[in-house]
Amino acid sequence: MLARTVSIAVLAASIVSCMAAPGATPRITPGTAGAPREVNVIAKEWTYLPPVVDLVPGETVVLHLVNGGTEVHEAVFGGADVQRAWEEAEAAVAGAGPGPTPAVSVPPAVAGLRVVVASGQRIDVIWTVPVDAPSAADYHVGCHIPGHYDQGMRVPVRWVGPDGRPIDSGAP
Ligand SMILES: [Cu+2]
Repeated sequence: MLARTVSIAVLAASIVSCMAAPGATPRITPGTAGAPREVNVIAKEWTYLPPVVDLVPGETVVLHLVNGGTEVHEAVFGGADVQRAWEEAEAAVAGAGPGPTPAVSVPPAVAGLRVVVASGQRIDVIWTVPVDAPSAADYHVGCHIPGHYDQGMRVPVRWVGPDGRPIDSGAP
């Protein structure tokens, strides 16, 4: 009985700490090659969770991309030029039958990071965030399976400094 009471108290305390500051950004510890930071991104129709993805330029993360929807989705990390390149490349195969996206490619300079994930699937990718990524215009996460981007399937990236705090307040 005591153990149950204690565990309920711990659960209550953790719920309270989660609710303490709605909207506040939890401070993060940048990942390294030896200790990548875990980043969870859930894709579904027609958005991602979390609604803003925090990244530190130059850090190494292990991205867990989970498809919680019923359609094939992807996560493309990159600036406006990268997003446009994938949108155009994948539009060229629009109308293909159901199933995984046909293999498409873009020039390496505008490839960014692209991970395709089937319904119910989780893919883990170890990725080092480019140090110069914040210099790209409108860096964000987007899905370019034909029609998905137009449905609003994109979320912003918020750049975080080595101290774990947001670099600026540009992102919501
Ligand atoms: Cu999608």
